Amino acid sequence: MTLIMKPDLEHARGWSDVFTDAMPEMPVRDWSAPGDKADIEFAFVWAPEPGALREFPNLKCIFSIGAGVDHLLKDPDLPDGVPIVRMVEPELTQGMSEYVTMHVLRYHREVPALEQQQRDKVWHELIAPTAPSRKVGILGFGVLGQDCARVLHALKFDLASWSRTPKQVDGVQSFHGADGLDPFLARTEILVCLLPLTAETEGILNRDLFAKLPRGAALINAGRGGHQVEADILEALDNGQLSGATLDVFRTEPLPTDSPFWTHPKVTLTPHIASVTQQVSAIEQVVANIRRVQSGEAPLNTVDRKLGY
Ligand code: NDP
Ligand code: OXD
Repeated sequence: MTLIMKPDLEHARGWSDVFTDAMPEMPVRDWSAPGDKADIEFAFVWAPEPGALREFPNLKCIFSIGAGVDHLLKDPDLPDGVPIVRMVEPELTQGMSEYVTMHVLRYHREVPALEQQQRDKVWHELIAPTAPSRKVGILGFGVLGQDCARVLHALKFDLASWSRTPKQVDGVQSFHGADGLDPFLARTEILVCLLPLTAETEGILNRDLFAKLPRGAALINAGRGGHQVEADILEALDNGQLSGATLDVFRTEPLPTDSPFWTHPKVTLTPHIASVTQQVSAIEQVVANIRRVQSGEAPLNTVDRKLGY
């Protein structure tokens, strides 16, 4: 009964100490020194090398350190039948709601235009409407999208969501499936993407989608870079179909220094930090799930490998 770790996070240190504090009876091994691979029953990973997880013959559960599992599912040799648990933890959720709310408010109150006026020393009263007149749409309405909506609803924004299946959430107009996308886009002035990256959502943020938004809409993408057709974002910014874009994720990360996004006047970019898994809270979720598996129950927050999230 051993857990192996490969967290791969540059901002975090000491995951195994945090785990040992929470579950002292479970030995922990580092990825670089796995010992007898037959001992390993649990793996806590971000991006293991393709095929590596299959080498643990007694693996009972794989824990993803991230909420998104697209990179894990790319492994064609993932061990069959081993449940994959994605990260659902309150502080990760809280962080995303803070990020999304900050950038929604920024576009809503026309902060980019006001900052430009300040640079140009222009005193012009730019009056924004109040939140009930601002239509925000959230693409992907799972754990993160729903928590963002809870906060934005408290601020009284006019909210809609788009998901695969219909939802009933107070104060949020639900759209779903292929048929729901166009009417959702037609009413959305600030578009937030919190979709998982799957075969169906790859490249969804493209020219056709932008054309269905009201002219001058703003985009906030904290999903995955693979959702973006990056040339189409630049085109839509340059021709005014999009008034601004906040991008936390990119097709290539770290973003190459010659990327036009770095200096584009209508782009706000952040280095994939919209929200970050927090150690103590994350390990609490992992330990709770290990205890479930040990007592014969199915773990919570498992990924549907066919759906890809
Ligand atoms: P969830 O699995 O809880 O939610 C996913 C949502 O997307 C669900 O509402 C789901 O619909 C919807 N969805 C999936 N596929 C489709 C589709 N084909 N058409 C329409 N809707 C679809 O995920 P989370 O909310 O926890 O996380 C979302 C993503 O956020 C992660 O996958 C990750 O990529 C990203 N993320 C980014 C971070 C960052 O720092 N930038 C940090 C953490 C996460 P339904 O409800 O019907 O199943
Ligand atoms: C995640 C991320 O998926 O940090 O959790 O991107």
